[in-house]
This record gives sequence, structure tokens and C-alpha cells, in this order.
Amino acid sequence: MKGFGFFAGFCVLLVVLGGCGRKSQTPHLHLFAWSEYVPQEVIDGFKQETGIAVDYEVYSSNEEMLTKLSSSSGQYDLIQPSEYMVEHLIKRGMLSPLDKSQIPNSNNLLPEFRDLSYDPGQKFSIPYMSGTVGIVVNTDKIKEPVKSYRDAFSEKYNGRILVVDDNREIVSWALSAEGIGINDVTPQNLAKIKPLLSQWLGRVKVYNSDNPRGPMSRGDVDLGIVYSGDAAKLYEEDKKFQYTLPAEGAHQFIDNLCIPKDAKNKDAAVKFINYILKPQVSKIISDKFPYTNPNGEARKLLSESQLKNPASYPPNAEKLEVFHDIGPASKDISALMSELRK
Ligand code: SPD
Repeated sequence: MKGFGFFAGFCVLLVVLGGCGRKSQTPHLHLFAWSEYVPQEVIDGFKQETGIAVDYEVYSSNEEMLTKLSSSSGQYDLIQPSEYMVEHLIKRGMLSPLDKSQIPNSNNLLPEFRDLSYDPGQKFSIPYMSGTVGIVVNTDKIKEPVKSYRDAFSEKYNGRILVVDDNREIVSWALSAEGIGINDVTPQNLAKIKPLLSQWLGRVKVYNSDNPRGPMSRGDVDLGIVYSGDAAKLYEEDKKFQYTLPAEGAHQFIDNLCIPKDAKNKDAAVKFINYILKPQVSKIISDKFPYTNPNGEARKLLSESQLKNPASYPPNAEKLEVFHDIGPASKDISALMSELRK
């Protein structure tokens, strides 16, 4: 009897240890990415295909991501920085080089999304989606044309404006309106735009990068300066939401997938990158978040109405500029904006 008790106890211990072992062996990928950008269907599909579970933690700006990444040690396996942040992370040695032989689907990228200047030789980054920042107007409420940043921040729209909650973006609009390059962030230029910026910010009702569609659809605001994917979604919902690239010059961003240097699950991260580059998977991303898809094979699967959405694929995109890493000047932007946004 005593022997049986010992045997039973031993079995229970084995079951418990076996269970624990199985749990810790479940492969995981910690994805740290923009909010409203990676569809749940894609995450589920990846788990089904590879057995790797994805934890999706979100951020709302490149700067927020950088702060968290810098103070974490190997917590994140895959991040989604925009072009200027890729440049910054490369300079600081914070990214892991990609083994392209493990990412054959990168051949699906269009030529204009390969080997870009922020990552010469495309060693560290793979474009996820691209887009622009522009003006979306509820034309039921605003009848006159709104063509420029100056138009958008006009006195008559006081308290009816939404903007993305992204300091670098907002500062770039005032720089453009004053005829200054969006990457010429110097103390002198910031001082020059300060009065205009202060006036504009006083007219903003909502700062929202995550879901600007809510306040626009509800009619809380009549005009927004937003990421193109959100404008495209609003346009899909109702053609009264019209998108315009600002006349002063619009900004194009390219968001990428990158693996941090100290990531713990690099193999899983590489598999995820290759997975999202499959045309059918990339199409799911475009269906849910209609930004400009850099994947040529996926674009072939999009409908005519998706490709004709003027926010996703703007017809008059000739004056597009991209951000570059501005180094320590990004702190000057934060300081100015926290003073003005009080
Ligand atoms: N909801 C996803 C938003 C992604 C936008 N990335 C834009 C970066 C602009 N600096």
C-alpha cells in the first residue's frame, strides 16, 4: 500500500512537470508594432501554419517604441519602425542583420521598395506598408476646398480638427507651411515655426493616431490630418470623406519589420516576416488596413476599387518627402511640443 502511494505521487509529479515543460516549449514571438496595423487573422494564420504564438504589443509613435525598446533587454523579437527610425536604430547598432535566404518572399516587393536609402543594401529592414499623411475632410460639413495645411488649420475650423498624436509629424507640417524642409529641424527653424504651431495647436480638438476614424465617423470633428490608411478606410465607409495631399508638400512614410539585436526568438521573427510577404497574407493586411502595399504580387490580388482608393494609392503623389534620422534634434521637437501642447 505504501509502495502504491509512492508510485501514485511519482506519477502526479511527472504529469505536473510534463505539463509545465510543454507550456514553456510553446514557441512564441513577441511582436511590438503600431496599433491597428497587424490583423488578428494574420496572427492566427501564422500560428496555424508554424505553431508559433504571437504576442502583439502596440505603440502609437516611433519615439514611444524607441523608449521602450531602449530600456528592454531582449523583450521584443520583431519591431515595426518607420524609415527614419530604421536609420537611427542601424546607427546605434540596435538591429540584427536579416538572412535574406530565409526570406524568399522578399522577392515579391516592388523595385521601388528595395534597397532604400535608410537601409543601404536592405540588410536590416523589410517594408511592411507605406503611406502618406494628408488631410481628410467630411465634405458634408465642409463645402469649400481644403488644399493645404494652412487651409486645414484655418480659424473657421477651430475646435473641429483632429490630428495624429505624433510630434514629429505635426512639427513637419509647420516646417512645410513656412517653406522649410521637413528634415531641417534646427533650433532656429523651430523658433521660426513656434508662433504658427502654437496658433494651430490651439485649434485642435482631438489628438488620435490609433483610431481617428471614430471621431471622424461620429462627427466629433469635421477635418483630420491623418495617416492615409485611416483616410482610405473612411473613404471605403463613405465617399463624403475626401483625402488630399497638402499643397505645401506631403510626407510619405515606409514602415518596416526589423529584428532587434538582442531578440530572443530570431528564427520565429524571420518566419513571420516571410509569412506576411506571401501575396495572400499581404492582401489580408491591405483589406483590413488599406495603406500603400509595397508587395507587387499582393497588389495583383487587390480589387480595382482598392487600387483606385485615392488615399491608398494617391494619383498626384509627386511632391512626396520622407523623414530622415535627425539625431538629438528629436529631443528639441519633444521639448517644443510639450511646451505648446500644455
Ligand atoms: N495604425 C497604423 C499607423 C502606422 C503609421 N505609421 C506612420 C508613421 C509616420 N511617421
